[in-house]
Amino acid sequence: MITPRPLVSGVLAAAAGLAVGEALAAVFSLRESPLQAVGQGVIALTPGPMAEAIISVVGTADKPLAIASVVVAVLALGALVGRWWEAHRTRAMALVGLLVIGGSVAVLVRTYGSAAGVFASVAGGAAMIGLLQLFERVAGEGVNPTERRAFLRMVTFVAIGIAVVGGGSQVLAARHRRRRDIEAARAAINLPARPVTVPAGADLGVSGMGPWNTPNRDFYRIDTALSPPLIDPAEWTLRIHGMVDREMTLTYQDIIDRGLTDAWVTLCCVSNPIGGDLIGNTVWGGVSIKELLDEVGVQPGADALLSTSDDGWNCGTPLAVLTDGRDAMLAVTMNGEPLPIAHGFPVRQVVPGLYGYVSATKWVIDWEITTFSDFEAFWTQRGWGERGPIKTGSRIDVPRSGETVAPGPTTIGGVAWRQHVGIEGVEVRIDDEPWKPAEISTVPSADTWVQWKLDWEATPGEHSLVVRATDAEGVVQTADLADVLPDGATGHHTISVGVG
Ligand SMILES: Nc1nc2c(c(=O)[nH]1)N[C@H]1C(S)=C(S)[C@@H](COP(=O)(O)O)O[C@H]1N2
Ligand SMILES: [Mo]
Repeated sequence: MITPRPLVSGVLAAAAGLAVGEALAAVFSLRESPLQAVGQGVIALTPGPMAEAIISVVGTADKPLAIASVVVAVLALGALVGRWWEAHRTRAMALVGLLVIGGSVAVLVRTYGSAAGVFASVAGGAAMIGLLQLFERVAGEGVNPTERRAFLRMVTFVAIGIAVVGGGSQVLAARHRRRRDIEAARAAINLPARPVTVPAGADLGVSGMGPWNTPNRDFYRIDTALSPPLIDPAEWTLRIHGMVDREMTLTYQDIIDRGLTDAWVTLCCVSNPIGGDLIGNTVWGGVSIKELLDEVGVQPGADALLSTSDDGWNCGTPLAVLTDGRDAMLAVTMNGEPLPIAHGFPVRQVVPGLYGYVSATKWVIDWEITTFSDFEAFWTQRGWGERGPIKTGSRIDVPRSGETVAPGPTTIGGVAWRQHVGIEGVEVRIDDEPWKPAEISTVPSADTWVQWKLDWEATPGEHSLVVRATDAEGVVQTADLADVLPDGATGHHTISVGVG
């Protein structure tokens, strides 16, 4: 009697090889896996009349059919490898080698061919050989009941493994494809030119300090999305409903057609610890939230905008803040470019003066005008404050904490913020000396941070440096330490530097 064991081992090993190839292609974000490349090759090599005959029968299923036929062929060859594995090892290995070469060649002749695709083919072959060896070791000859049970167990494990790896890589690959499509849609957006000019006097140009205008790639990113929502701007809509006179649905084109206005706004995370870098400043382009609210007609009694993201995250923002004339906006650009995907593409909110968790909804798709008493938003449910006005903050950026600087003249510098109120002054205390006023930069509005600097004649030894800001209402930043939870940290940023 022919035992099916070598055949089953060979077919499973071949399937595992395919799954490994697919998985690596997905992980490397390849345009085509070895399997797809071979499928394309089959399509390319099918004679015209035959291709037509096939298409007339299966229609647009021709591509899945090509892939399926390659899978069947590989599994059949896998069965043959399994058959030969014990008695004709060299022949079996040569056949695996042929499969690897087939995958590699198919990958390389494609326009998107790459070494990673060859690697995926080789790894697939290696997985195949590894599994055949494992089957041999675990299941032996498969003659006694123990060996047969071990073999069945292994078949089950391997089959589950193939399903998980294969399925997972398909999901991952689909996401990569979607991501590329959305990046392409983003690149194709044609906005009226928005040159970005940093206002004169805003950047003090202190060496070693970050720029006043944070570049998009350096802008902090905070959200709960494991991977960001991928939204086609052509399909994006914002539904505005709830306590309004007229519901409204806005498209991306509607926003562009309204005409964009720009505003410099410093965005800041409530989780930013003292001295932390979860804060960035950029020019946002978008349309006024207040104008939209005026158009839908907010009904009496409403006090909150509950905004929801495509990924389900939500937050509540006081209507009073959104309608008091500040530059609260539905933003589509960041530093003159369409929003990066990670920063909310295609549309997000920006509200000067509030922490991001209560205002800066990225990938926003739904607005409900309501009352705070009717809902608890994502972070509020988790113990964070319901409203989140930004607290006065200041940070020393140079010298860095723990750094050693040369004795003599040096510059201490950093940033200070109290969005929508503004910063009036910054002071620095060196060791036990009295507070010294620093120079602050000139900013376009109260909605951004300022840079500050102070010249210092550094003397050898260890020194402690402390900074504090005074807001435009004359209130000095408190030294009292508070944790970021529930509504933002307080305390003075203090560092020590060595001079020598
Ligand atoms: N959809 C969505 N929007 C969100 C968040 C989120 O988790 N999901 N986090 C908010 C928080 S806590 C902050 S601080 C800002 C950060 O925006 P950024 O990543 O563009 O810097 O986005 C806000 N918008
Ligand atoms: Mo945040």
